[in-house]
Amino acid sequence: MTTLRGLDIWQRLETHRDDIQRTDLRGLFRQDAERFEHFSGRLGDLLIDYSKHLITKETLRLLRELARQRQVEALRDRMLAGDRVNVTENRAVLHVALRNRSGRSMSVDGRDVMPEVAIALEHMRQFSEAIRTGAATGFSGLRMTDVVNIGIGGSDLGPAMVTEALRPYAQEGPRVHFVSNVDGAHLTETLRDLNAATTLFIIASKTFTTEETMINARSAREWFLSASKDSLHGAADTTTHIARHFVAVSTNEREVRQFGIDAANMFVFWDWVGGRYSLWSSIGLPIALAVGFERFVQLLEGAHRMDEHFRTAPIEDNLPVTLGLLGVWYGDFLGADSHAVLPYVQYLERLPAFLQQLDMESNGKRVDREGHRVDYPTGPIVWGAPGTNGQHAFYQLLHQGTRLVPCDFLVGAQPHHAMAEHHESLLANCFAQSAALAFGKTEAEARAELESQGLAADAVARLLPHKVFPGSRPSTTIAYRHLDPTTLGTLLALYEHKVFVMGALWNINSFDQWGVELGKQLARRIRPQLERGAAPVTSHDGSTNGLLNFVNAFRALP
Ligand code: G6Q
Repeated sequence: MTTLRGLDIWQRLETHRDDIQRTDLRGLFRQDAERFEHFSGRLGDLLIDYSKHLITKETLRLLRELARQRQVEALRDRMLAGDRVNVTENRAVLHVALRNRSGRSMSVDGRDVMPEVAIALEHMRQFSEAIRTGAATGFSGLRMTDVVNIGIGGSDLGPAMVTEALRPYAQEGPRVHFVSNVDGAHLTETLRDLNAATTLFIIASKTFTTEETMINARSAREWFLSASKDSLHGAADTTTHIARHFVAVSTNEREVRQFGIDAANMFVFWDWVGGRYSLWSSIGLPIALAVGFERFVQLLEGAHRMDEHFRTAPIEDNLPVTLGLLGVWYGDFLGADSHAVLPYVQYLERLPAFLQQLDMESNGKRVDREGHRVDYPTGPIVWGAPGTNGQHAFYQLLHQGTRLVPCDFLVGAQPHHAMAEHHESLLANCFAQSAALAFGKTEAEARAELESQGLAADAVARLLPHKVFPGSRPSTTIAYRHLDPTTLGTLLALYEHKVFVMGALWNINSFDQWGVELGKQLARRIRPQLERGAAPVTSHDGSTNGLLNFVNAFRALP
C-alpha cells in the first residue's frame, strides 16, 4: 500500500482544507481585490483564469511543496530525456519529440529520434499535398474528394477532434470521415454516399491488430473492390487500385504488408508514442489532409510552445503544473469525483470525449508505479458538452446538486463567423455561468427577488429553499484570442501535461492501459459462440450464457 496521507505535507494540506471550507468564493474575492491578477496566467494568446477556485496563496504554496516533494520536475525531465518512464511496457514517452521545433536533439536509448521524425513529417507533407492538389488521384484519374480514417481510441479521437476543431480551415481539402465503431452501421452510413473512385482510406492502427479496426478495414476493402469491379481486369489491377486508395498508419510493417498495403504507402510512428498522445504523429495524417500540411505544422508549433513552457517555467508560474495541482486538490482533498469540460465553442464539440480518454485512460489506475495499492483517489471521471447546450440540460446539477464538480470553461474572443450577436450571447452566457457557479445566490438575495415579484409571505417561504444557489462551485476559464491551429496545439499540450503532473503526484504510470488490453482479449473468447445455430451456450457465467442464448435465438430467425 502506498500512502500519501502519512506525509507531513499531506496532513498540512488536510488541515488547510478545513480552513478553506470555512470560507467561500465571495469571501475570497472580497479579501483580495486583485484576485484575478494573482490567480491567472498567460501564454501567448491564451489566458488561464483560476481565480474562481477554492484556494488561497497558501493553498498553492502547500500544493507546490507537495509537487516538489513528489519530484514532479524530476519525472518530467526524465520523460523529456527519453527514459523509459512507462515502466510496465518498458517504453519511453516522447510525444513531445513529434512537435519539437527547437532544433535540439531528443533521444531514446542514446539515439536521436529527430531525423526519423523529420522523415515521417516529410512523407506526410508530400502525400497530403499530392492528394490536396490532385497530383495523386484515384484509379480512374479523378481527384480524391473523400478520406475515410478507420481507427479507434487513440487512432481516432485525437484526429477526429482536431479535424472538427479546425473545420473552418478545411474548405479546400477533401471531406474527412472517421469510422471507429465495429458496429457495421458506422461504416455503412459513412460509405453510403461515397464514390469508390474518389475515396481514400487510411487504416490507422499502432498495432495493426485491433479487432474492430481490422474488421472495418477488411469490410472497407471489400466495399471498395466491389464498387470498382468494372474497372478491375485482373489481379494486377486489384493491387494498383488498393495501392492508390489504401494507406496505413502504423508501427507494425509486417501486419500492414499482410493486409495488402505496400510499405511505400505506410506512414510510420514509434512505440514511444502512446495511442492517446499520437495525434501529433502520422496518426495526424487526416488532419493534414483536411486542413493542409502547413496548418498541421502550426498545430505542432503551438504544442511546442506549451512544451517549452512546461519544461522551463518554475513551478510557481507553470500553467500545466498549476492545473494539475488543482486537480489533485479537488480529487484528494475536497472529494470531487468528476471534472466537467464545457467548451463554449461548437468546433470543440469533440474535446470532452478526447479529454475523457486522455485523462481517464492515463490516470484511471489504482496501483502505483511499483505495483502497490494506493490509498488516495486518482483520476477523476471526465465528462462534458458544449455550452450553451449543456446549460439547458445538466448544469442544474452543477448549480444546485449535492456534488462538487470542478469545471473548465473554454471560450474564444474572435469567432470564425461574422455573426456578432451570436458571439456576444455565447460569451455572456459563458461568463455568467462561471460567475453564478462561483458566487451563487444567497437566501437574502433570493428572498428579495421573490418579494419584488409581489408574492405572499407563505409562497416566499415555500419557494425560498429552491431558489438559493450555494455558490463556491469552482471553475477554470481558458480564454484565447481565436481557435487557430497554433492555439489549439497549445491548448491540447496544456491538458496533456496537466494529466502528466497529476500522475506524477500520485506516482502512477500514466502511460499504460491494461484495462483497454483486457477488452481486446475478452471478446475473442466469446466471438465463437455467436455463430448462427450454435448449441445452447453453457460455458460462461449464467448472465453471459443467458445473453448469448437470447441473441442467438433471434439471430437464428430470418
Ligand atoms: C490509447 C489506447 C487505445 C488505442 C486503441 C487503438 O492510448 O492504447 O485507445 O489507441 O486501442 O489501438 P491501435 O492503434 O493499436 O489500433
